[in-house]
This record gives sequence, C-alpha cells and structure tokens, in this order.
Amino acid sequence: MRKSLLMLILFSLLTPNMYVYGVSGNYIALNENSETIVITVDSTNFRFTPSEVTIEEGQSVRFFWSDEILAHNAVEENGFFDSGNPETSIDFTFEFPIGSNGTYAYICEPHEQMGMEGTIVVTPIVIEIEEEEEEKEENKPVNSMPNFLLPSTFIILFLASIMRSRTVK
Ligand SMILES: [Cu+2]
Repeated sequence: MRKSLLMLILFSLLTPNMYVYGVSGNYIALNENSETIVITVDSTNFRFTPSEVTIEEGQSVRFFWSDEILAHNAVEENGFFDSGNPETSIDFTFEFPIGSNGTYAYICEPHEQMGMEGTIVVTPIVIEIEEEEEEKEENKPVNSMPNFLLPSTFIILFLASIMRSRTVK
C-alpha cells in the first residue's frame, strides 16, 4: 500500500518535468530536419546559382555540379570553407555551426575576374528560444502554478493521512 502511494507521489512530481523535456526535444528535431541548400553553376558557366542564399545556423550548403565544361570551386574569402581544387564535378557540403551567424562571401578562384562569386547569409537561431520563453511566461499564471502546487498538495495530504492512521492505532 505504502509503495503504491510513493510511486504516485514520484509520478506526480516527475510529470511536469517530462512535459518540459518533451517540448525541448521537439525543437531539436525541427532543426535536424531543416533542408540543405544546393548551390550549382548556371548555364552561362560563370555564375553560381542561387548566388545569394540565406540559411539558419546549423543548416548546410551543398556545392554540387557535375560534368561542367569548366572547372570551378567555391572558396570563402577568409577560408571559412573551401571546396578544394577547381573541378568539373564537385560535391562539397558545408555545415554552418551554431554561432557562425554572419555574411560569407565566396568566389570561384579560376573565374573571380568574371564575377563568379556568391554570398551566404547565416542567421542566428533565435525563434526557438523566444518561443520557449514566451510559452513559459504565458503558461505561468494558468498552467505552471497548478502543476507545481498539485504534487506538493498530494504529498501533504498523504503524509497527513499516514500520520493520522499511525496515531489512531
Ligand atoms: Cu568558376
């Protein structure tokens, strides 16, 4: 009898925490599912397409072309990423890590003079954090208070009933 009471107390204490972990888990899953942007070479042979992309931190850019007439590469101006030697076929994926937000200019080394260049804008991940904070604040007066109070109320009631049954006997 006492074991089942203890289990009930533990369960009611754990339930609000499990809910919070579940929510944050969903946010992580959303980031992992974000798509990779593919940048290739257009029909003029001297342009990247798309030449300007905006992504979020944690997303990847894939430089991909095959059997081009000319050999190309993609090199960031400060060496942040580098697809290597110019090739007619390239498949190079670069992930922009968390904290890498900023604007990155890159060039194709053999065709820099032709204006073969591009820009990648990486935006910081702020939406998830804002949502989580807003949710917490919104829920505080409505949901969080009863969630927090209920388990402790149960414990007090259970302890009181146990103590009462002891003193009676
Ligand atoms: Cu090129």
